Amino acid sequence: DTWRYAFEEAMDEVQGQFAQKFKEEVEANSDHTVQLFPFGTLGESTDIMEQAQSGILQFVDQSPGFTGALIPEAQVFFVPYLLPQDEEKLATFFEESKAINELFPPLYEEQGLKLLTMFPEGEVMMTTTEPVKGPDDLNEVKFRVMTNPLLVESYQAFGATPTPLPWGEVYGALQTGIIQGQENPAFFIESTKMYEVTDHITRTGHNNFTTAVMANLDFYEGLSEEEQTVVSDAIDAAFDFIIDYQEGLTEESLEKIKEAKPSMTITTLSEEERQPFMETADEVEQEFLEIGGDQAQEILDQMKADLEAVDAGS
Ligand code: 6CS
Repeated sequence: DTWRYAFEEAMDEVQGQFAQKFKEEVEANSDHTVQLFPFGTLGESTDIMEQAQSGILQFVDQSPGFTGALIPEAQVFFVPYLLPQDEEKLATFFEESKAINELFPPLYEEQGLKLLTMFPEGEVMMTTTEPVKGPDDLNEVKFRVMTNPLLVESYQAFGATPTPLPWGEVYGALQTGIIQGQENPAFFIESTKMYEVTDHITRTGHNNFTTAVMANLDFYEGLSEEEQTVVSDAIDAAFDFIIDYQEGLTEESLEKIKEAKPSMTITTLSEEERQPFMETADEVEQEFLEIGGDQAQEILDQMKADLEAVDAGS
């Protein structure tokens, strides 16, 4: 059989690298082939999700930034300053988290999806046309966010005017001045050349980009036990691969941006400068409990417990 797998990024970006490793593993260990569909070949993120739910695609990578509109609990990833920046801790968290590995799968199942893994894609940074030192600088700034309500809330709390847009519209919207800011990991700012249409990168440390890989549930349940093992082994191998792949990637990407556009400023806010952003976390967390679905509280509590467990173990 040929299994179709779509993702939200290009082949040489993080989701594409993960997908290529998955394909390589599946093809080495079974008679199946995996056909990869990078961003743009089948539409926007919401399109590939619909295709996976309806069974046109067998696999899909969609980040909670978009899935939050479908599974409200997935918005938990947009409570600011919840996830640690330390990459080793993050990787351990994703591997061991009970919230991710036990509480989320049934919620995805309700949407016809088998959640296979979640993994980090790097520290999220703001890119803007004007410098940002604190929330005041975001006043009146139309700031693009992925399409989920909690991310909108969080940028409202940061003082900006959040503008939810699908990914395909972001470069053009920055170019034409419809928006004046957006957030993404450094590798993505570099590979998509978003630095061309913004002038300042600000490291606020408020989040790390999370993504998730899923299979169509009926398809997955129709696989033999042996095939399911091929899939989960390939996911495990790709997870390890993508964690290693990202070592040093943030700094390398920032270097490349500096080289391509020497006038770009890259500012890491101090703890003190981060304080006003951090102070919004409680408010956003409260909002999450209101709009994050029936299991919002349970998911949030478990995430915090999982993060503490990682801290205690390290
Ligand atoms: O900002 C976005 O919409 C995109 N950012 C990343 C890092 N991956 C996919 C997503 O669509």
